[in-house]
Amino acid sequence: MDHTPKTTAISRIAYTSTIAKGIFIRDTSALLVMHDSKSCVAAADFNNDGSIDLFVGGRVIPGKYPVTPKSYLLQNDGKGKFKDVTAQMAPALQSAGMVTTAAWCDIDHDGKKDLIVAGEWMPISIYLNKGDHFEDRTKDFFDRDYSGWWNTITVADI
Ligand SMILES: [Ca+2]
Ligand SMILES: [Ca+2]
Repeated sequence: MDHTPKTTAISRIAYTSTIAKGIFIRDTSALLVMHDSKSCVAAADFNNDGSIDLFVGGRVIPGKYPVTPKSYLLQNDGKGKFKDVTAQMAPALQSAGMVTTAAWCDIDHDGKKDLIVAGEWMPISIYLNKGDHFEDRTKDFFDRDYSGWWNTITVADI
């Protein structure tokens, strides 16, 4: 049986809002086509231009478990269209693992949102936002590799 991922309409659907009118309009051109199954979307303005950008976590390639699917860093052009900047800004995220959850947080307090990612059979990973790229700095924040089967991340200041 062929389990090769096929393009589905749901991977390209986004909704934009017209705030003044308080309505949502379906925009099928806002996102690129993303194959494989996704697990999560985490939103933040990672380039500080005033427009919300996205991280989309890849969960599994249908029929190819546990091969690592692609995850995406998508930059908003300010008009609600998202460009895949993963290869330029965070190439390691293209094969981060079987991601189940992600969160944005300014971990190093430099005014730029950093990305925390976790998933199935993978460590909790921290990607610091360096402005024009992200660096995997997990080892700077943990005393060991916290690999496991993570389902969700909640960020808190304790
Ligand atoms: Ca932005
Ligand atoms: Ca930061």
